[in-house]
Amino acid sequence: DTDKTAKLAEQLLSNNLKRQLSAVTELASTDESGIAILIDFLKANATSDSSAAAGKAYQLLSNSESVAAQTFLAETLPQGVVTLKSDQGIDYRPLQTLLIGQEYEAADRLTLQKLCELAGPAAVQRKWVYFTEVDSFPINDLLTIDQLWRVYSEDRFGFSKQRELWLGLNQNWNRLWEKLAWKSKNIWTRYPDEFVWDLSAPVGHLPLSNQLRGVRMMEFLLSHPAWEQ
Ligand code: UYC
Repeated sequence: DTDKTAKLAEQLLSNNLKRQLSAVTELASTDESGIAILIDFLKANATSDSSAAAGKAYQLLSNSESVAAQTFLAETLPQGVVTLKSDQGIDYRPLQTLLIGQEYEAADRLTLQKLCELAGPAAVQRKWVYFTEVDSFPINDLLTIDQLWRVYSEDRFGFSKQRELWLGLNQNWNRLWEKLAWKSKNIWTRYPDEFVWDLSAPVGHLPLSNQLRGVRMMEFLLSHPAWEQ
C-alpha cells in the first residue's frame, strides 16, 4: 500500500499529462496519505505556471471531505492554482471558481462576457464582440482566460487548443467545426442544448464562439499574438 502510494507520487512527476492525471485521480481516492501527497504537489507547483495536473489536483481536493485538504486550500490557495493577470483590471476570480467546479456552461457564458469587457463598454452593451476589437485585447488577459480553461479541463478546452486544431487543419473552418462538434452532418449544433458541457466533449469544444455573425471574430481571436509566444 505504501508502495503503491509511493509509485503514484512518482507518477505525479512524470512528464506525461495522462499519467499525471490518473495518478492525481487515484491519489485523491486513496486515503489521507494520498491527499497529503496531492497537497505537497500543489505546494511545489503553486508558484510556477500551473499545469492541468495541478488543476485536477485542486478540483479533487476541493471536492474532498478531508479537513487537511480544505484547510490547505483555504489557507494557501483560496482562489485556485492559476495566477490571474489582467492588464485591464478585470477580475477573473468568478471564472476560476466556475471552472474549478466544472460548471462549464456558466464558465462559457462568463468567458464571452469577459471578452466583451476586454472590448469595452460598447461591446458589453451589445453583448458580442466585433472582430475589429480583438486585436487590442491584451496578451496577458487572453493568456489568463486560456490558462484557466486548459488547467481545469485536463488540457482539453481553451482558445489556444482550438488554434492548434485549426492550424493542424490548414485553417479550414468547416473541418474545424466538425472536429469541435460545432457542426455535424453539415448542421450547426444548437445552442445551448446540443453542446456538451463536460469533459466528455471533443478536445477544443469549449469555449464557444457564436458563428451567427460570421467567422471573423474567431479568426482574429485564434490569430492573436497571445498564442505566438
Ligand atoms: N451557436 O450554432 N446562436 C449563441 C454557437 C451559429 C444563434 C450563443 C456555436 C449558427 C442564435 C452562443 C455554434 C446559427 C442565437 C452560440 C452555434 C446560430 C445564438 C449565445 C456552432 C444558426 C441567439 C451567446 C458554430 C444557424 C442569440 C451569443 C442571438 C446564440 C454558439 C444561431 C455562445 C459555437 C450559424 C439565433 N450561439 N449560431 O453570442 O444573437 O449570443 O440572436 O453559429
